[in-house]
Amino acid sequence: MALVTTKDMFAKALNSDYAVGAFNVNNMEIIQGIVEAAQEENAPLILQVSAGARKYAKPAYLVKLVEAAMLDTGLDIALHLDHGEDFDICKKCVDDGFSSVMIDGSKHPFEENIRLTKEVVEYAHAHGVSVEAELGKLAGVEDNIKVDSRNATFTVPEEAAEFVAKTGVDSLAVAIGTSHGAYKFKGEPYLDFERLQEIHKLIPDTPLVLHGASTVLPEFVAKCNEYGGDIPGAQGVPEDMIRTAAKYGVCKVNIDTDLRLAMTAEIRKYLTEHPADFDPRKYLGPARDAIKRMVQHKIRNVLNASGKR
Ligand code: TD4
Ligand code: ZN
Ligand code: CA
Repeated sequence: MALVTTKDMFAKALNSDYAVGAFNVNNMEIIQGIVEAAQEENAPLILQVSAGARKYAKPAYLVKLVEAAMLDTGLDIALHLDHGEDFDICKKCVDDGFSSVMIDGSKHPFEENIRLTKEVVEYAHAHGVSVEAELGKLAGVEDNIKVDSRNATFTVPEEAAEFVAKTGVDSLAVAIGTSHGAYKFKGEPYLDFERLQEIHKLIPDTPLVLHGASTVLPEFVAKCNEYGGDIPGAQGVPEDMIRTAAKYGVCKVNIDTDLRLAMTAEIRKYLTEHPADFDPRKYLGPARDAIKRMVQHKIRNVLNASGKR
């Protein structure tokens, strides 16, 4: 039982029909819900921390909570920085004991993204830490239907090959039509699987990463809204599309929004039904259970990762 890099997890997942779930964590209940699910499913697990999560919970707490989770469950876990925006935050996380970091240079021009990623790879690899980079921009809701903007923002396969060769990065996040949050598509959901296959063909040994992979299940949006929420028009990535991506080189699937919805729906429900109650454990407990059920569903039915530890 230890913090592990993503290297062995991805090597196993690369040429099989499953992917490893990477779930965002911000506090104890979220961590507990996720690791309990992974333990019961005997699944590989990545816990990831955004800059916002670091700021909210403080790195020392997050690292110790994940250590506690490993002690409690006996699981190997990869602790990963999500969307590191510069060398400094990546270095801090390496120094804090993270086993994996993402340098997201996707907003920079190609050459600058390469330079920045190389710098992080050099430091991280010297400390036994794996690195994820990103090439291409995740779509905004409006972009999805227009073919022109697709070519301008989605990952270009030839560039992906050049990028990986020049940076030595361990895994690559690609833009094929997903986006962060609960509003991913206005019309029919569309992911560019042709492009994904082309990328996978050119760099068959590089594990690919799918960001923005929440499904935004209607029942959870409805449950949030039933108890006073207002989340109209939410739409995520259909589950069968995630399963397809897992067959085309995608080894890591990022999920945050679905956990937020599951947790919030439960808390809204409890507080609505028990307006006189003010014991946080009464609503955070069921919220933790809701996270666990959601993660178990993802691992078993969407990522196909049960028993793959
Ligand atoms: O990388 N992620 C998670 C992004 C989390 C952002 O957290 P902050 O609010 O702290 O910045 C994903 O790709 C998740 O995608 P999803 O589809 O779940 O939104
Ligand atoms: Zn992301
Ligand atoms: Ca796979």
